[in-house]
Amino acid sequence: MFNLNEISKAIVEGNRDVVLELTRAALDANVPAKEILDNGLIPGLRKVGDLFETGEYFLPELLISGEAASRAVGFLEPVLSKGDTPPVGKYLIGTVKGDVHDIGKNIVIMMLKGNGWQVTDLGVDVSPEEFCSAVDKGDFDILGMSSLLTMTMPDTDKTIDALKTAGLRDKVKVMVGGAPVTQEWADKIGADGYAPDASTAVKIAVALAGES
Ligand code: B1M
Repeated sequence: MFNLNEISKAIVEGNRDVVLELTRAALDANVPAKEILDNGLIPGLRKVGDLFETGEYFLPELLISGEAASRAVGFLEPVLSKGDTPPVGKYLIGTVKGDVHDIGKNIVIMMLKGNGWQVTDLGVDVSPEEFCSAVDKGDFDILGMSSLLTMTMPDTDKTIDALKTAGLRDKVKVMVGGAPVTQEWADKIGADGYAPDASTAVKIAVALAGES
Protein backbone atom coordinates (compact mmCIF):
# COMPACT_ATOMS: atom_id res chain seq x y z
CA MET A 1 0.00 0.00 0.00
CA PHE A 2 1.23 3.48 -0.88
CA ASN A 3 2.08 5.70 2.09
CA LEU A 4 0.64 9.13 1.31
CA ASN A 5 2.14 10.54 4.52
CA GLU A 6 5.43 10.55 2.64
CA ILE A 7 3.95 13.10 0.23
CA SER A 8 2.79 15.29 3.14
CA LYS A 9 6.25 15.00 4.69
CA ALA A 10 7.96 16.02 1.44
CA ILE A 11 5.62 19.04 1.17
CA VAL A 12 6.48 20.09 4.73
CA GLU A 13 10.19 19.67 3.92
CA GLY A 14 9.70 21.70 0.73
CA ASN A 15 11.29 18.91 -1.27
CA ARG A 16 9.89 19.69 -4.71
CA ASP A 17 11.47 16.81 -6.62
CA VAL A 18 10.45 14.21 -4.05
CA VAL A 19 6.87 15.55 -3.99
CA LEU A 20 6.64 15.14 -7.75
CA GLU A 21 8.33 11.73 -7.77
CA LEU A 22 6.04 10.41 -5.03
CA THR A 23 2.94 11.86 -6.72
CA ARG A 24 3.90 10.12 -9.95
CA ALA A 25 4.63 6.88 -8.07
CA ALA A 26 1.26 7.06 -6.26
CA LEU A 27 -0.57 7.47 -9.58
CA ASP A 28 1.43 4.57 -11.03
CA ALA A 29 0.34 2.52 -8.03
CA ASN A 30 -3.29 3.33 -8.97
CA VAL A 31 -3.94 5.58 -5.98
CA PRO A 32 -6.87 7.81 -7.07
CA ALA A 33 -5.81 11.41 -7.74
CA LYS A 34 -8.35 12.72 -5.26
CA GLU A 35 -6.89 10.55 -2.52
CA ILE A 36 -3.40 11.86 -3.33
CA LEU A 37 -4.76 15.38 -2.86
CA ASP A 38 -6.87 14.74 0.22
CA ASN A 39 -4.45 12.49 2.10
CA GLY A 40 -1.07 13.66 0.76
CA LEU A 41 -0.77 17.16 -0.65
CA ILE A 42 -3.45 19.05 1.29
CA PRO A 43 -2.52 17.75 4.79
CA GLY A 44 1.10 18.69 3.99
CA LEU A 45 0.07 22.26 3.13
CA ARG A 46 -2.06 22.43 6.26
CA LYS A 47 0.93 21.47 8.36
CA VAL A 48 3.06 24.11 6.61
CA GLY A 49 0.36 26.68 7.45
CA ASP A 50 0.44 25.59 11.10
CA LEU A 51 4.23 25.90 11.24
CA PHE A 52 3.96 29.37 9.68
CA GLU A 53 1.38 30.39 12.22
CA THR A 54 3.53 29.26 15.14
CA GLY A 55 6.54 31.13 13.78
CA GLU A 56 8.57 28.00 12.96
CA TYR A 57 8.29 28.64 9.22
CA PHE A 58 8.62 31.92 7.36
CA LEU A 59 7.53 33.19 3.95
CA PRO A 60 10.29 31.36 1.97
CA GLU A 61 9.18 27.99 3.38
CA LEU A 62 5.56 28.84 2.56
CA LEU A 63 6.62 29.71 -0.98
CA ILE A 64 8.71 26.59 -1.58
CA SER A 65 6.09 24.21 -0.18
CA GLY A 66 3.37 26.06 -2.13
CA GLU A 67 5.36 25.69 -5.32
CA ALA A 68 5.99 22.00 -4.67
CA ALA A 69 2.26 21.44 -4.18
CA SER A 70 1.35 23.51 -7.26
CA ARG A 71 3.63 21.40 -9.45
CA ALA A 72 2.17 18.18 -8.13
CA VAL A 73 -1.40 19.48 -8.55
CA GLY A 74 -0.48 20.43 -12.13
CA PHE A 75 0.78 16.90 -12.65
CA LEU A 76 -2.59 15.52 -11.47
CA GLU A 77 -4.51 17.90 -13.73
CA PRO A 78 -5.00 15.60 -16.74
CA VAL A 79 -6.41 12.91 -14.47
CA LEU A 80 -8.70 15.17 -12.44
CA SER A 81 -9.96 17.19 -15.40
CA LYS A 82 -10.71 14.14 -17.49
CA GLY A 83 -14.32 13.10 -17.56
CA ASP A 84 -16.88 11.93 -20.04
CA THR A 85 -19.77 13.85 -18.52
CA PRO A 86 -21.74 15.86 -21.10
CA PRO A 87 -21.37 19.67 -20.86
CA VAL A 88 -23.11 20.97 -17.75
CA GLY A 89 -22.62 24.73 -17.88
CA LYS A 90 -20.20 27.62 -17.90
CA TYR A 91 -18.27 28.59 -14.78
CA LEU A 92 -16.25 31.77 -14.26
CA ILE A 93 -13.75 31.69 -11.42
CA GLY A 94 -10.95 33.70 -9.85
CA THR A 95 -9.14 34.49 -6.62
CA VAL A 96 -10.20 37.87 -5.24
CA LYS A 97 -8.19 41.08 -5.30
CA GLY A 98 -5.12 41.22 -3.09
CA ASP A 99 -4.93 37.44 -2.85
CA VAL A 100 -2.48 35.26 -4.80
CA HIS A 101 -3.40 31.86 -3.34
CA ASP A 102 -4.48 29.63 -6.21
CA ILE A 103 -3.84 26.00 -5.32
CA GLY A 104 -7.35 25.44 -3.93
CA LYS A 105 -8.96 27.36 -6.79
CA ASN A 106 -7.04 25.25 -9.30
CA ILE A 107 -8.22 22.05 -7.63
CA VAL A 108 -11.82 23.31 -7.76
CA ILE A 109 -11.32 24.05 -11.49
CA MET A 110 -10.00 20.54 -12.18
CA MET A 111 -12.90 18.91 -10.39
CA LEU A 112 -15.39 21.13 -12.23
CA LYS A 113 -13.82 20.30 -15.59
CA GLY A 114 -13.80 16.62 -14.72
CA ASN A 115 -17.54 16.91 -14.12
CA GLY A 116 -18.43 18.54 -17.40
CA TRP A 117 -18.12 22.26 -16.63
CA GLN A 118 -16.57 24.66 -19.10
CA VAL A 119 -14.37 26.83 -16.89
CA THR A 120 -12.92 30.29 -17.49
CA ASP A 121 -10.18 31.11 -15.00
CA LEU A 122 -9.45 34.79 -14.37
CA GLY A 123 -6.45 33.84 -12.24
CA VAL A 124 -5.50 35.57 -8.99
CA ASP A 125 -5.79 39.13 -7.64
CA VAL A 126 -9.01 39.72 -9.57
CA SER A 127 -10.77 43.01 -8.83
CA PRO A 128 -14.56 43.40 -8.56
CA GLU A 129 -14.42 45.40 -11.82
CA GLU A 130 -12.65 42.56 -13.62
CA PHE A 131 -15.18 40.03 -12.36
CA CYS A 132 -18.04 42.32 -13.46
CA SER A 133 -16.57 42.90 -16.88
CA ALA A 134 -16.17 39.16 -17.47
CA VAL A 135 -19.74 38.46 -16.29
CA ASP A 136 -21.01 41.20 -18.58
CA LYS A 137 -19.16 39.95 -21.66
CA GLY A 138 -19.67 36.23 -21.09
CA ASP A 139 -22.54 33.86 -20.78
CA PHE A 140 -21.74 32.20 -17.47
CA ASP A 141 -24.06 30.24 -15.23
CA ILE A 142 -21.92 30.67 -12.14
CA LEU A 143 -19.30 33.07 -10.84
CA GLY A 144 -17.00 31.51 -8.23
CA MET A 145 -14.70 33.49 -5.99
CA SER A 146 -11.91 32.02 -3.91
CA SER A 147 -10.27 33.85 -1.01
CA LEU A 148 -7.69 32.51 1.41
CA LEU A 149 -7.01 35.53 3.56
CA THR A 150 -9.27 36.99 6.21
CA MET A 151 -8.19 40.35 4.85
CA THR A 152 -9.32 39.61 1.27
CA MET A 153 -12.58 37.85 2.14
CA PRO A 154 -14.55 41.18 2.10
CA ASP A 155 -13.72 41.45 -1.59
CA THR A 156 -16.29 38.74 -2.28
CA ASP A 157 -18.85 41.12 -0.78
CA LYS A 158 -17.50 44.05 -2.80
CA THR A 159 -17.81 42.03 -5.99
CA ILE A 160 -21.44 41.16 -5.27
CA ASP A 161 -22.11 44.86 -4.65
CA ALA A 162 -20.36 45.76 -7.90
CA LEU A 163 -22.50 43.20 -9.75
CA LYS A 164 -25.62 44.77 -8.28
CA THR A 165 -24.50 48.29 -9.20
CA ALA A 166 -23.78 47.15 -12.77
CA GLY A 167 -27.21 45.49 -12.99
CA LEU A 168 -25.55 42.08 -13.43
CA ARG A 169 -26.44 40.32 -10.18
CA ASP A 170 -29.31 38.35 -11.72
CA LYS A 171 -27.17 37.25 -14.65
CA VAL A 172 -25.15 34.70 -12.62
CA LYS A 173 -25.31 32.61 -9.50
CA VAL A 174 -22.46 33.46 -7.13
CA MET A 175 -20.43 30.91 -5.18
CA VAL A 176 -17.71 31.57 -2.61
CA GLY A 177 -15.05 29.40 -1.03
CA GLY A 178 -11.58 29.28 0.48
CA ALA A 179 -10.24 28.45 3.93
CA PRO A 180 -11.61 31.40 5.96
CA VAL A 181 -14.97 31.49 4.14
CA THR A 182 -18.01 29.97 5.85
CA GLN A 183 -21.67 29.34 5.05
CA GLU A 184 -22.46 32.12 7.49
CA TRP A 185 -20.32 34.55 5.49
CA ALA A 186 -21.89 33.42 2.22
CA ASP A 187 -25.37 34.03 3.68
CA LYS A 188 -24.33 37.41 5.05
CA ILE A 189 -23.11 38.73 1.71
CA GLY A 190 -25.98 37.20 -0.26
CA ALA A 191 -23.96 34.62 -2.20
CA ASP A 192 -26.01 31.78 -3.69
CA GLY A 193 -23.63 29.03 -2.62
CA TYR A 194 -20.64 28.10 -0.50
CA ALA A 195 -18.45 25.01 -0.51
CA PRO A 196 -15.76 24.01 1.97
CA ASP A 197 -13.94 21.81 -0.57
CA ALA A 198 -13.69 21.04 -4.26
CA SER A 199 -16.01 18.01 -4.30
CA THR A 200 -18.75 19.96 -2.54
CA ALA A 201 -18.12 22.86 -4.93
CA VAL A 202 -19.07 20.58 -7.83
CA LYS A 203 -22.25 19.39 -6.07
CA ILE A 204 -23.32 22.96 -5.19
CA ALA A 205 -22.61 24.14 -8.74
CA VAL A 206 -24.84 21.42 -10.17
CA ALA A 207 -27.60 22.30 -7.69
CA LEU A 208 -27.36 26.02 -8.53
CA ALA A 209 -27.39 25.35 -12.27
CA GLY A 210 -30.58 23.34 -11.77
CA GLU A 211 -32.23 26.37 -10.15
CA SER A 212 -31.60 28.76 -13.02
CO1 B1M B 1 -0.45 31.89 2.53
N1 B1M B 1 -1.57 32.05 4.09
N2 B1M B 1 0.08 33.77 2.69
N3 B1M B 1 0.76 31.52 1.04
N4 B1M B 1 -0.80 30.06 2.80
C1 B1M B 1 -2.40 30.88 4.43
C2 B1M B 1 -3.74 30.95 3.72
C3 B1M B 1 -2.51 31.02 6.01
C4 B1M B 1 -3.79 30.36 6.58
C5 B1M B 1 -1.24 30.46 6.69
C6 B1M B 1 -1.32 30.56 8.19
O1 B1M B 1 -1.04 31.61 8.74
N5 B1M B 1 -1.69 29.49 8.87
C7 B1M B 1 -2.47 32.60 6.19
C8 B1M B 1 -3.82 33.31 6.11
C9 B1M B 1 -4.35 33.72 7.48
C10 B1M B 1 -5.65 34.40 7.30
O2 B1M B 1 -5.74 35.45 6.74
N6 B1M B 1 -6.70 33.74 7.77
C11 B1M B 1 -1.55 32.99 5.02
C12 B1M B 1 -0.82 34.20 4.95
C13 B1M B 1 -0.88 35.08 6.19
C14 B1M B 1 -0.09 34.58 3.80
C15 B1M B 1 0.69 35.88 3.58
C16 B1M B 1 -0.02 37.16 4.08
C17 B1M B 1 2.07 35.70 4.25
C18 B1M B 1 2.95 36.93 4.24
O3 B1M B 1 3.24 37.48 3.21
N7 B1M B 1 3.34 37.35 5.42
C19 B1M B 1 0.87 35.89 2.04
C20 B1M B 1 -0.27 36.62 1.32
C21 B1M B 1 -0.01 36.76 -0.16
C22 B1M B 1 -1.26 37.27 -0.86
O4 B1M B 1 -2.12 36.49 -1.24
N8 B1M B 1 -1.34 38.57 -1.03
C23 B1M B 1 0.82 34.43 1.76
C24 B1M B 1 1.45 33.84 0.66
C25 B1M B 1 1.45 32.49 0.36
C26 B1M B 1 2.28 31.88 -0.76
C27 B1M B 1 2.26 32.70 -2.04
C28 B1M B 1 3.70 31.73 -0.27
C29 B1M B 1 1.62 30.44 -0.88
C30 B1M B 1 0.52 30.35 -1.97
C31 B1M B 1 0.98 29.67 -3.23
C32 B1M B 1 -0.16 29.45 -4.18
O5 B1M B 1 -1.35 29.39 -3.82
N9 B1M B 1 0.22 29.33 -5.43
C33 B1M B 1 0.92 30.30 0.47
C34 B1M B 1 0.48 29.06 0.99
C35 B1M B 1 0.94 27.81 0.26
C36 B1M B 1 -0.37 28.97 2.12
C37 B1M B 1 -0.90 27.71 2.83
C38 B1M B 1 0.25 27.07 3.58
C39 B1M B 1 -1.54 26.68 1.95
C40 B1M B 1 -2.71 27.20 1.07
C41 B1M B 1 -3.24 26.07 0.24
O6 B1M B 1 -2.94 25.98 -0.93
N10 B1M B 1 -3.98 25.13 0.88
C42 B1M B 1 -2.03 28.32 3.78
C43 B1M B 1 -2.23 27.52 5.05
C44 B1M B 1 -3.51 26.71 5.03
O7 B1M B 1 -4.27 26.72 4.09
N11 B1M B 1 -3.76 26.04 6.12
C45 B1M B 1 -1.66 29.76 3.80
C46 B1M B 1 -4.45 23.91 0.23
C47 B1M B 1 -5.67 24.19 -0.62
C48 B1M B 1 -6.08 22.94 -1.38
O8 B1M B 1 -6.70 24.54 0.27
O9 B1M B 1 -6.91 26.86 -0.71
O10 B1M B 1 -8.28 26.14 1.32
P1 B1M B 1 -7.64 25.81 0.03
O11 B1M B 1 -8.75 25.28 -0.98
C49 B1M B 1 -9.69 24.28 -0.66
C50 B1M B 1 -10.98 24.84 -0.03
O12 B1M B 1 -10.81 26.04 0.70
C51 B1M B 1 -11.92 24.96 -1.20
O13 B1M B 1 -11.55 23.88 -2.05
C52 B1M B 1 -10.13 23.70 -2.00
C53 B1M B 1 -9.83 22.23 -2.22
O14 B1M B 1 -10.45 21.42 -1.25
N12 B1M B 1 -11.98 26.17 -2.01
C54 B1M B 1 -13.13 26.53 -2.64
C55 B1M B 1 -11.03 27.06 -2.34
N13 B1M B 1 -11.51 27.98 -3.17
C56 B1M B 1 -12.80 27.69 -3.38
C57 B1M B 1 -13.78 28.31 -4.17
C58 B1M B 1 -15.08 27.74 -4.18
C59 B1M B 1 -15.36 26.62 -3.43
C60 B1M B 1 -14.40 25.99 -2.66
O15 B1M B 1 -16.09 28.26 -4.88
C61 B1M B 1 -15.86 29.31 -5.76
